[in-house]
Parts: sequence; C-alpha cells; structure tokens
Amino acid sequence: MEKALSKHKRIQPKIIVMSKNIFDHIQPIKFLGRENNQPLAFNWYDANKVIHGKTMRDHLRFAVCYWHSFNWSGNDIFGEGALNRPWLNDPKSHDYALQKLESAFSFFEKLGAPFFCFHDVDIAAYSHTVKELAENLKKISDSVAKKMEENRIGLLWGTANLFSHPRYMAGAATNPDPEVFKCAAFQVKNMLEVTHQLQGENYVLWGGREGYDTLLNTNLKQELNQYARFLSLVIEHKEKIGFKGQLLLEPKPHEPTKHQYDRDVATVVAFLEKYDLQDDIKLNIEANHATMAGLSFEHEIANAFAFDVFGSIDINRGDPQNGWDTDQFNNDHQEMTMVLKHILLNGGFKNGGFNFDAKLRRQSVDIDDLFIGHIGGIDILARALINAIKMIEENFIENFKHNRYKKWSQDEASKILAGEITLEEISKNISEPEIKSGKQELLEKYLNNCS
Ligand code: XUL
Ligand code: CO
Repeated sequence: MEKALSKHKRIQPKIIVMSKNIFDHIQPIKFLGRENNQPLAFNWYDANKVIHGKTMRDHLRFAVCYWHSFNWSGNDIFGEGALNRPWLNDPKSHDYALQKLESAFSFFEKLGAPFFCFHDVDIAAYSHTVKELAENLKKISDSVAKKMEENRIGLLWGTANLFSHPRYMAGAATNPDPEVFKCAAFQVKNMLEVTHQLQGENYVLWGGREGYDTLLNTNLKQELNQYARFLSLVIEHKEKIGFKGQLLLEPKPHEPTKHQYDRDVATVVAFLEKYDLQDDIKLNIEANHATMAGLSFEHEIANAFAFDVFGSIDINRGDPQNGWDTDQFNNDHQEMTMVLKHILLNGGFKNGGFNFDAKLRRQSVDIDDLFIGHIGGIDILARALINAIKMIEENFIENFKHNRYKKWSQDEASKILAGEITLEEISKNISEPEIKSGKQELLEKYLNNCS
C-alpha cells in the first residue's frame, strides 16, 4: 500500500500534447454587470470605475500567484496530478519554464490582473542544487521582465521557497546546521535581487520550516536568535542594492511544523520588537492562516493596523470543518466588507494588495475553472469594496464607535491617557458608571442591510 501511494505522488498526468498557451481559447474577461449570469464575466468588478477617489483596480491591487495556479498539478497526499499543466511533465526544462511563462501571462492578461507573485522555484527550471537553481533563475529573469513590460503587469512580491527541498526539513534560517542557513541566505539574496530587477512592490518571507516539531531536539531561543540574524542580513542587503519595496513576514500558526515561530500577528510583533526589526518589516496577512490560529481574519487585519505592521494580504479561505490550510477561493462578502473597511479607514494599500494565495479543488479539471475561481474571488472583493465605502459614507458604525469612546477625549479621562494623573488622584474621584448597551444586534442588523 505504502509503495503504491509513493509511486502515485510522483506521476504527472500524461494528458496533453504541449501547446504554446493553454488559455488560447478564452476571451478577455469583461465586466457585464450584476444581472448577467455568464460564468466568464465579472458581475461586480469594473476595473476602471472610480469610487471613493480611485479606480477599483487601484483600490484592490490584486495579484495571481504562480504556485497554486501554474505549479500545482492537482496532486494530493493520496493521488496523482489531475490538472492540465503540461509544462509540469518536465520541471527541469528551461523550455517548459518558458511555456509556463507564456500561459501564465496570457492568464494574467485575460483576467486583467495588475500584479502577480512567485517563488524562485515556481518560475525557474527546477534544480536539486541551490547553485544551479540560481543559474536557472538568472536565465529566465530577462524573459519575465520582457513579459511584464509587454503585458504591463507588475510584481506584487517575490519570495524564495525555503521549505520544499529536504535540506530545509529542520528549518532554513533556524536550522541547527549553519550550512543550511547559508543556502537559505544565498537563495534569498538571489531572489531579492531578481525582485529588485523586476521592480517588485514587496518581498515576502514566509518561514515555512521556521518552527519545530518537538522541543526534545530543539533549542528554541537559539533558533529565534538565528532567525533574527537572518532577517537583519536581508535588511542590510536590501539597503545595499537599493531595493525600495517593503519586506514582509507572513504569519502562520502550524503546518508544516507543529509550531511555527511566526504564529500570528501578535507573536510576530513581539519578535520584531525584541530584535529591533520593527522599522523594516511589516506583515503579509493570510485569511486561512488567521483562522488556523483560531482567530478571525478581521481580527488579524485590525491587530496589524493597531500595531502599525500592516503590509499586504494573501486572500483565500479555509474550511470550518477541518483545521488545515485548504487555500480555497474567498467567498464571504460580509467578512470581506469588514476587512476592506479597516483598509480604507487606514488610507488603503500602500505597497500591498490582495494576492490570491488560493487554489482550485482537485476535481476542478476544466481550464475555465481557474478563471472562474479568480473571477468569483475578485467579485467578492469588489462587492465588499462597494459595501465598505457605503458604510464609511453613511458613518453609522464609525459614529457609534466614536460616541462609545468619546469620554476618553474629555476632561479627566484624557489626562489619564496622557499620563498626567496618578492612581491616588484617580481614586479620589470615583462614581458608579451608567450601564450601557453594546448594541451588537443593532450593528449586525445594519451590516446585514449593507452587504
Ligand atoms: C503557505 C503560504 C505560502 C506563502 C508564500 O501556507 O501561504 O504560499 O504565501 O511562501
Ligand atoms: Co500565503
């Protein structure tokens, strides 16, 4: 049984004769309005429509990710690839990497994506050695630059994959072996330089293997020191090469390790502050990672703004019935309305955007499905944007909140906050407070009517 399964995992589907572009037959996706029920059209996302001072495109700044859409064959732990991704039949071939590039950019263009994101290993021909991977990355980077220019598509962020290769099984920066740390540093240096060449808006560090499975074999404090040193080296190199993009860490509580060091927003903030990295690193917050940590996506966004570490978003969703990272396309417009309200009230994205870190289900084998998944997710963002703007303009919720806290800006209370009154002085002037309703049902009723 075990043998049969491991054999399955390696097989790619032998489906198709290699064609230049698997999306040839798809027409560019248009906005057709809410009444239209064609699957290959937007109902809500009208890219050039200006609302609240900006086009929808500029508000949402969405990106398509390379790894789920073009590098995943539809394999899972029990079954082989099921999706039509012909270039995956030979991951070591530069020609196949170019064919993948051709199809990927055709997808971005037809969808109207302003941005994309990728790991080094997603775009370059695969190699088992870190030196050859660097050569392959260098070899393809000019072709990527050319495609970006031709199709006017930007790079929201680049990143290095420091988690798939077995050398990283016990951590990349946090590995007990410094040789592994050095390989990771080499990979990040190369990918940071390519991201700079491609004028990326951000550079993401997801600490895939930075964590542990058991403290029986792990020196937690030593590993945190190594991780912080690694990040300091990245900051220094970023400054040296003049990369102006934003460095981002991506919190996730577990999977692949039992405990990931970048557990959630609050944990990462504490880590950044301890090692004095808070001026140089912000966060890329993923919806499914928040829910895996037992927190709501909205909480993580609000917390990031509260601590001034908000950077960008990986948009997707999990499944409430299982606890892992299912990376499904987002489909909750009410949750997204609240998230967009936080973003708008804090001045919108700066370098960040919504990266679709989302993948199809294994049974979604039609070429159309990849478009439909993204269109559905983009429409949810657009619908939420419209709702959030309406809520901000009507000012019902913000006004309620303002009134709820307004006494803190008055008289004695404002002096308490400013640190001008001692505990003894406070104690001299006490009266029983009025008991007031938090009005949750009223606010929920309002939200339901708005979204
Ligand atoms: C893994 C994950 C990654 C990062 C980039 O859960 O989210 O795809 O976004 O390495
Ligand atoms: Co992610």
